[in-house]
Amino acid sequence: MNRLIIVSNRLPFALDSTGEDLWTVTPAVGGLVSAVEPVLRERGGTWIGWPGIAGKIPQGPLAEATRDAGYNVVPVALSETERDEFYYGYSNEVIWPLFHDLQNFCNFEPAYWQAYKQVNERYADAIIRSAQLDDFIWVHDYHLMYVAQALRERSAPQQLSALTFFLHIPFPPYDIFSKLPQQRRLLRALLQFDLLGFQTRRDVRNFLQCVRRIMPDAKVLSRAEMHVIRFEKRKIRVGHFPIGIDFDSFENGAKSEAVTQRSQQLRASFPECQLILGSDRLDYSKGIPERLRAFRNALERYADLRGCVVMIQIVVPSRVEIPRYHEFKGRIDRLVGDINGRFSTSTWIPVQYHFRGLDREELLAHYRACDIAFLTPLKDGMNLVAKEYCACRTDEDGALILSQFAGAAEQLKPDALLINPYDVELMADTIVKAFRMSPAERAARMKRMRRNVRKENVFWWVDSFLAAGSQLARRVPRRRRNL
Ligand code: GDG
Repeated sequence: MNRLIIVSNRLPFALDSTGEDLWTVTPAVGGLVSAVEPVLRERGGTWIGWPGIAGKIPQGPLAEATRDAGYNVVPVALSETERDEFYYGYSNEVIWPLFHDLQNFCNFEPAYWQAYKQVNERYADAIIRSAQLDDFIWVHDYHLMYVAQALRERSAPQQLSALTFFLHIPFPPYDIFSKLPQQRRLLRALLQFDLLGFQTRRDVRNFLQCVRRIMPDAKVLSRAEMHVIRFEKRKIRVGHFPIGIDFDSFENGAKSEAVTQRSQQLRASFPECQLILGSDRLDYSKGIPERLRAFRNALERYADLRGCVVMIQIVVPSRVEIPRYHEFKGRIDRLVGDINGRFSTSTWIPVQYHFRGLDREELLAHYRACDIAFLTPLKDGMNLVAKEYCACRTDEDGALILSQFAGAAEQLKPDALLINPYDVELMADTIVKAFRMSPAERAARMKRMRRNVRKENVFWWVDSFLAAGSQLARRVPRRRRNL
């Protein structure tokens, strides 16, 4: 088995300074880490990434944080300017909104692109320093789309057996992607990988459409499941690999004594009520205001819901340094205030709102206790919360309301209640449908969704990606062990 090298913008934990020589280590929250960490822990390998602090990386706290990880950690340092222009700038003010079809949120500041390239080159250098012959290099996500180009500029790929990339977020259609000032340069950079993985068929279709229209020198040969692009005398494979979760660990966690007790407590705090759960990182792509408006609309139009449903909305702080995220939190706060102000009674408060991350036990207890998960992203690469909710429903109860624009909808479509997050009334009607659904129908739907999530789990995802990548493994001279 080839050694696995994971390369992602963030390491699975963040270091933070709390005073002179005082450091805290916080596990990172987010879909990429949730998916990749269990895999690397099981297989071993190396994780290259940024530990979340600008400037010099303190070696002692880093060694402490990674001692029991079960894999090697190679940190990449970013200066404050690089963090601002590469991470907050190009990655999160250009690519993130554009790839989620929110072009009006983009800030196409020219300086950001230079920083993006420069930081991607730093990651390429870290790969060159850490990788050995036959290592399987797996680069993740939208922050690092230029890494293969940077490696080729350094003549490194001749020594690497597979240079692969997976995009965790959606890939936009041509009409949106073509707004990007660096559209050609970015596509050319992506075509320097040997294998490109996307979450869904829709993302692959969008990507191929962009290649056909923007890169006339590239020839796309489409097959059933895997596509091949010929470009600059090379073949690039392109496929969809829907990411999964570590099903067993969620299921077992949900069955544990502590989670069972906590979920019973939670239920007992809201007697006679069905619980509706929303749980997301603070992000405008997750459709949180739309969800709250739908809940408000449902309470306005369906009197029988009042006093009988409680919506628990967990918002995990994220990217709050970006002004748009800060303003966005204000919108959520105001909506929650409005709903609670209008509908609360002396014995019932309709929205329970937590602006903080929950620890794992608490999160699992919420998944287990809530009758309905209400997940309404405007666009989402996959949405792991939907899958985690199913895995934790060990009683096979629970209804899932899911945005049709989440990647997970492609897999869970017949059994999840799909909604358009821009259609507030449809969402309100769907809340009522889930609320009134018979236990037998809920159970039948949940059983099928659980079967799918169990089968297409994170290890299945990794295996299918690595299998596609290993077909590329090139014969390389064995003389040099290190690059
Ligand atoms: C990106 C793509 C794609 C949530 N609340 C808490 C908490 N979480 C964890 C969940 C889940 C993760 O965060 C969120 O994952 P998502 O997939 O929903 O969303 P993104 O972070 O935007 O992830 C996404 C994903 O990458 C993987 O490819 O699915 O489309 O945008 O795992 O459990 N974790 C803890 N406390 C919380 O309160 N500990």
